[in-house]
Amino acid sequence: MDQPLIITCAITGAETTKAQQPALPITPQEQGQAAKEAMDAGASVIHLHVRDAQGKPSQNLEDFKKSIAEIKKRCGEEIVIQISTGGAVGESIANRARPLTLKPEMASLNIGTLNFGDDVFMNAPKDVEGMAAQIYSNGVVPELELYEVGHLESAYRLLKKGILKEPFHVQFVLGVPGGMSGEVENLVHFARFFEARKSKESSWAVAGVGRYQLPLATYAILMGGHVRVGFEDNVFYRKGELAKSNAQLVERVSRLAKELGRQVATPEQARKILGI
Ligand code: KMH
Ligand code: ZN
Repeated sequence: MDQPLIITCAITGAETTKAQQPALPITPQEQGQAAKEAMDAGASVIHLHVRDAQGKPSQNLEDFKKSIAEIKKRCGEEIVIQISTGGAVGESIANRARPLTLKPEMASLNIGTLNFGDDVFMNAPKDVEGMAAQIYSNGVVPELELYEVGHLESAYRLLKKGILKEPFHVQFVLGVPGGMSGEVENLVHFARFFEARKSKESSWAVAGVGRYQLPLATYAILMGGHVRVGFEDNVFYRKGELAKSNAQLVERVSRLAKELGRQVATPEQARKILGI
């Protein structure tokens, strides 16, 4: 509770569509605007997926460059940009790794395979090891994406093998059909398990999918974790009511944090906590 709360905003994602959420930012300009609004509402990190000119998920360098330029145009160098190496389900590992050459401050690193709705999100051990090596060789700080407790076990196995380095910055992604669901008991179990093993500078955050976003964000604030919100994970403000913008979801978490006595991290504070 003493540590400022890092709010990450996952503004776009790869699977969310304009049909589900008309305010989904997909062009570079829309993404730049969404990032600025999210930053003004209290987000210190943007988890970034980009789309091509047709609105399809893309891991192309040029598409990332355009979106990053539009974000920086509006946010300066202030906000932390975390590029996705998860991409869309079915994307090749080589394409997923492409934007690492842009040397962003942070990138996601998916540690294990899981069923993802009706699909399979493949993260084979050798591919995870290769992705980790490229992340470190580009001087990027990884955020470990964990969808079930076995992925945390895998992360510690990779640490033992010297593939991953501590401190760990982990994201518990709860509520993906195929991963752990978003019941609070699952967050408590995940966090206890992590707290018992983690190094001093490590940190955790939670991304609750769909209806789990708000309750898990609230618990994370109280438990001393960090929070991810945004249209990648949830398009609703409340049951039956679409959110107006990513910033509206960020604003609510900022407001809750203040009410609950937790300071919201500035990007500078976030960099310190994340070791960037
Ligand atoms: N789109 C999901 C299949 C990440 O960004 O690293 C994976 C994902 C994770 O979004
Ligand atoms: Zn993502």
